Amino acid sequence: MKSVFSERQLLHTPSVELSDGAMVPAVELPSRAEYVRDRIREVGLGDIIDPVAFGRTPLERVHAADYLDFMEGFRALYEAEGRSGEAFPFVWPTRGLRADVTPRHVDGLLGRYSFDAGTPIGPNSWEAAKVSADTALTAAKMVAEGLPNAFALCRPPGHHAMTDRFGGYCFLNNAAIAAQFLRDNGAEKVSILDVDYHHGNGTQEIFYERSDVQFLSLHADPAVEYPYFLGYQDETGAGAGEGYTRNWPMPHGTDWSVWGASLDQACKDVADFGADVLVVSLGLDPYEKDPISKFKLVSDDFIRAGERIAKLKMPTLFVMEGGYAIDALGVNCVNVLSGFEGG
Ligand code: 6XA
Ligand code: ZN
Repeated sequence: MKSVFSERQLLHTPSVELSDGAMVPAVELPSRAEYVRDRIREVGLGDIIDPVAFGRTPLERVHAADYLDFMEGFRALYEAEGRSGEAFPFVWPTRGLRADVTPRHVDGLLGRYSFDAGTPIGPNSWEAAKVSADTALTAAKMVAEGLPNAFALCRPPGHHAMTDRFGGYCFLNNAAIAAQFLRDNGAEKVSILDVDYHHGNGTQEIFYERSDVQFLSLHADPAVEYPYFLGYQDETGAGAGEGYTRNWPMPHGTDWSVWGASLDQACKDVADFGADVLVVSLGLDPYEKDPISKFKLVSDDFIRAGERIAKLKMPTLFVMEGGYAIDALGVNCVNVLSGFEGG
């Protein structure tokens, strides 16, 4: 399987994040991608190709223009305010406040365009996020042009990024941008299967009212896990999209016996939908030793997951999402891809 990756994705170097009530060391580190890249080389999975720059047009197919403007201009505004270092939002237009105004001040703008305080914007974060999206787009183009599968080694990740808000370590929704690109380049229908430990709230929001892009997500129950406010079983799509979103929230402690059964159900839904192409939001954080997660998948389970997805016999684009057990990340990620190739 061919992969796409650029070292410019390493330019986003968060040091701390606000999580679980405290400032803690950041976990979405550049070395994550390096471990995966090194494992791809070690097992000889296939060539690693540099991403091509796609510019702003494919990003605008998913994200609001004013959000992209904000991200593009944010650091200059922040530094003009006399700030330096990593930027964090701390006030949001929640219930009872006005969501229809866009403040001019950097702190107001940060709140307007985010949904959590766990996603610092450093001097080069936006550059890294754009290259990460280009990585997804380059791999999507390869699949659109007939390659049966590809792996986009995206970092920073994307599945929490909403139409006009960043959060959950995500700035641009790589999987959604890739899915929309596939729609715009020949695919009539696209399925997105999100196997990250956390619910892909951004991807769900982006496609919630659409019947041409199916969104299926396996994740920890949001009643007890981030992102807390989306990913419940009763969310099934709206309007024309009714029935095209499906969620499998699972309790802390979930192991392969339950997770694998959910994957099986989700794969049956994918088969029934009959899309032209499958995008897998590939989070490796369901792993038993993941430092921020509470599922119990072992490394071999990731091989089984790849084998199950391969049974769909669909053109498939893998897009990397989360996973923070850094020394095992390469093995677990490549296990899915090798399992897929052998399955
Ligand atoms: C909040 C946890 C953010 C979750 C990031 C992630 N500190 N999403 O892995 O898939
Ligand atoms: Zn995750």
